Amino acid sequence: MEKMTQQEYIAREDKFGAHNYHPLPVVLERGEGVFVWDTDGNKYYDFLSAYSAVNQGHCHPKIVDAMVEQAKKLTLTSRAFYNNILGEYEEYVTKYFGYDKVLPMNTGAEADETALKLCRKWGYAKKGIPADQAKIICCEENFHGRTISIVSMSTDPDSYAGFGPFTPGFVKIPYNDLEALERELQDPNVAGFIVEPIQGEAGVFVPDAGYLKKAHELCKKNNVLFIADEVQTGIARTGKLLAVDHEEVRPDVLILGKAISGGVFPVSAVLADDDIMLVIKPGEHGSTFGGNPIACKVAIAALEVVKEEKLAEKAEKLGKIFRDEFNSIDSDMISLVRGKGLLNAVVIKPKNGKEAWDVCVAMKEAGVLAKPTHGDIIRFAPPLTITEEELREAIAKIKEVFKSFE
Ligand code: IF1
Repeated sequence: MEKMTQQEYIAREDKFGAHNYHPLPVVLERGEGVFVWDTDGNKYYDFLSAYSAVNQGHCHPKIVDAMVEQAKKLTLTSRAFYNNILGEYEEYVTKYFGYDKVLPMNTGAEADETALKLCRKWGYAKKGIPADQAKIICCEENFHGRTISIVSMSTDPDSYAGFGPFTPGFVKIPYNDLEALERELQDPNVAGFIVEPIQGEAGVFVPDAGYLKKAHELCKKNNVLFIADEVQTGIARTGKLLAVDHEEVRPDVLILGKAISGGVFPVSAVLADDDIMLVIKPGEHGSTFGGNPIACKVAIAALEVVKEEKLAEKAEKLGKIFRDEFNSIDSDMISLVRGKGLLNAVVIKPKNGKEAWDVCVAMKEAGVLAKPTHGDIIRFAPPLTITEEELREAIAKIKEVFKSFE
């Protein structure tokens, strides 16, 4: 059979697939570590890591082997019955992050939804909030997923416009604004505050030092649950196991996804202690695939890799090199570089009609894949397994690209 061109692959997706994305024009067929190859055999550095799901590198052998081994034995029992794997994972992951209990789900959005339901239920059962009056504080410019209740928290029209009516009970405050938080916390019907330790989609907004710690203290003082969405910032991405670890904050409810599975399988999780988690009784929440044996074995392997390969320490060290090197690029298209660990973003100033998208297309031609968010911001998030030599080689390619726009 005649080999398909990349255009033919793209045309086929366009014809048969929903148009809910606008991907960069590259068709990938293989991934290994920090590299991906397109269908024509061109090799690229992956600087998106599937939005920080592939922190352990593409197709990590230990994680893939764990998936394959379990897939040959038992893939899914549902929670109608017990199995020999779920408890092993529950013990492993709760001890790994230091919580009493875990509620296993599949996608980040499902974990965020679970956290919202848990928070409301805790508000009624433990805080004595009147029925159906619970409020949850969230931040403007947030991204927590794409379900209707989650986009009810969104301030980004791309996320919510046209999907109303929206779920009530969310109070939006500016990110990184402790006064606004303290003001809204005075409402006795507030059950929780949900926050990304660094706002990923908004363009890698790193809040002021001390923001998370002070926000956590304010929540504690007002008997409100501090809920950290670490779906994107977690699993060593920002130079610590969790982004909240930079401020030694222990969330009441911790939301994980993406790289908890190394991008090999959909796995997400909500962690909390008994006094919160046990407000959900049997039959009150669940999911067909939540906590399935494959997901459990994959997540254990993926989390072992994080420790064995010291990915947090690497992200911390290489992130500093990345930002130093980027700050040394002399280009008036680069107006700002910000981030923590290996979660970084560059704000692009258009020049001669060229903007972030054009830079990403040029980087693709140079062998580095990244994608703009919100038009003018390019997120750079390579797998945390990248070596210093590979990082410097990729940065050299990126520097050439910016030079080509001079
Ligand atoms: C897309 C980016 C978007 C997340 C945080 C929950 C979820 C996400 C902090 C939901 C998911 C993904 C979704 C994907 C692109 C990417 C993303 F921020 F990472 F860049 F959209 F904002 N909390 N983020 O970042 O997890 O249900 O997707 O497993 O929807 O385009 P999910």
